[in-house]
Amino acid sequence: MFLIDKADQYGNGIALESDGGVLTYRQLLERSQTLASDLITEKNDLKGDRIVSLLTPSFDYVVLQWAVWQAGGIFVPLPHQLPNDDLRFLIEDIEPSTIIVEKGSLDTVLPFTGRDIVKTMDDYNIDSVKNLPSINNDRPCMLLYTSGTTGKPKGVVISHLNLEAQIRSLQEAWGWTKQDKTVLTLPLYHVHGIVNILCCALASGATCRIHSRFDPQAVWNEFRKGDISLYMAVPTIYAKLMEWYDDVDNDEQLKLAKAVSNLRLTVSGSAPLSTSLFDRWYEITGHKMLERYGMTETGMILSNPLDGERRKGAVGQPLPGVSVKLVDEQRQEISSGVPGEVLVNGRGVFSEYWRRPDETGASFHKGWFQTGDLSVEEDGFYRLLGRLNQDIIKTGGHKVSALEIEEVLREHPDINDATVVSIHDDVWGEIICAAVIPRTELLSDDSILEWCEDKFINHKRPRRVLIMNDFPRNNLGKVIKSDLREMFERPSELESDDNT
Ligand code: MLC
Ligand code: AMP
Repeated sequence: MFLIDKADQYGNGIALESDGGVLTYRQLLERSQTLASDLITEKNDLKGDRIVSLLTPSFDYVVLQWAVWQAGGIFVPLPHQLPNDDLRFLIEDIEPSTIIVEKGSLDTVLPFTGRDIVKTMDDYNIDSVKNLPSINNDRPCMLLYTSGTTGKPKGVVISHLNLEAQIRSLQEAWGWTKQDKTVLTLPLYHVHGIVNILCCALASGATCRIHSRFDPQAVWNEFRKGDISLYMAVPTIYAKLMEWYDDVDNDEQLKLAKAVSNLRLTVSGSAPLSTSLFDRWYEITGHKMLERYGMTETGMILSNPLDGERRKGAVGQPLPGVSVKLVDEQRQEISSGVPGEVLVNGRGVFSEYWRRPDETGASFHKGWFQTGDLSVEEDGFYRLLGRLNQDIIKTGGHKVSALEIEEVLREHPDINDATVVSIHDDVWGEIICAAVIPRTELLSDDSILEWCEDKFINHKRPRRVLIMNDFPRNNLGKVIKSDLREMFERPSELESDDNT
């Protein structure tokens, strides 16, 4: 196992930091090996058992992740704030052998599962290390859930080999060394936080400072301390950092800008970085943000270079070990300057969706993974042009399926039908908007928004609602989502439509 083998050589170097203290590589290894010994109590090897983590980013999270890998299990990180229906669906899909929750959160999971499989980290306290199994690189190590184009989320199966390839590619491309120190402010259930930040730092002998959640002031404070060398985040976070910057006085602004200029690298990805954000960040910090593009199924695909031109509005070139081609609708490779779908191949690319052979089959063409993203290559630089499927929304860097939101809205007793679209937003990238046809006249925007608070995790919640007699439709009766989007984009038209 790449990460674990590497850790041995970093010994007393500091792997993790938080406000609560530090953890050296040696301590991380010891703790995770002890926990692994406990996880395999009656077996010699977890043999692909799924261990779900509902832990927030913390030392415990990393100890558990490494323990599961060393015990031969599959680590499945989920958000800890999932609504009941989502949690029930995922637990049924995953069939975990163990679910680890924060202390005091047992009640969130118990209604959907047996008490015997729900544990906290305090339930493990043995202090001897057993012989741990030897793990073949082909074995799966992680299941990461991602929104699908149809309805429910699906688990992306990542093997140890995939993970190693993804990490090595980024280490080479972005020049990670053990002198680096990064601050992690992203959730640890997506590839961005897990692989690009946490795993790359730990594979390099660098230090990862963990924040349990993003707070703009706390990030600026970290930069002010002067020892952070690189930072990675989604565009929404950079927009929020700049909002914070705009609100402080001139003296403070000078100090903040100086602090960031000391970093060696700032990276943005997971959603489009607008040219205005790129310019503003450069103007304030003197940093040309490095924009890159990736996906849960593939790891990182394209990246602007560490050295050399970082082109605004572009996502650069294929990363080391990643092959990319652009194809037309007939799956024929197309030439420079012509838009096409991005297809990806390489050792970092996943092999299957968890227990979904049909969807796995449909997502590959002759061994190439079909991303569903459109791009054009112009003098060596790839630029993204959008997605083939307009029902996929990216908000705050989270991928959300419009169809999944629609299905949940239709469960509302007073909603007859629902259509979900997104509109552009400078901070969130996209904002989720729901148009609904009511069953009763009593239904109001506010009551729907309130109902949504319990039904959706924060980033899946519709933020605007429009109650309508019917949706705009074409001759065949199909909803014209582009017309609906326009209605949400022009609030003045919205008001008049409200009364139709
Ligand atoms: C929250 N709010 C939103 C919202 N999410 N409003 C509109 N749209 C959304 N999506 C509102 C809340 O209701 C609240 O409102 C206020 O914003 C603050 O909420 P919060 O939950 O405290 O927000 P915050 O913690 O600041 O979260 C924002 C964020 C988070 C950007 C830090 O969403 C995040 O961590 N995103 C990163 C996701 C990620 O890691 N993606 C990588 C996927 S991997 P009020 O009114 O109550 O104040 C991938 C592959 C690749 O894409 O290439 O990397
Ligand atoms: P996810 O499925 O959550 O891993 O999200 C992957 C998707 O995020 C990709 O298919 C893209 O649509 C989008 N994405 C990632 N990075 C970028 C970027 N730099 N610019 C635009 N879109 C991006």
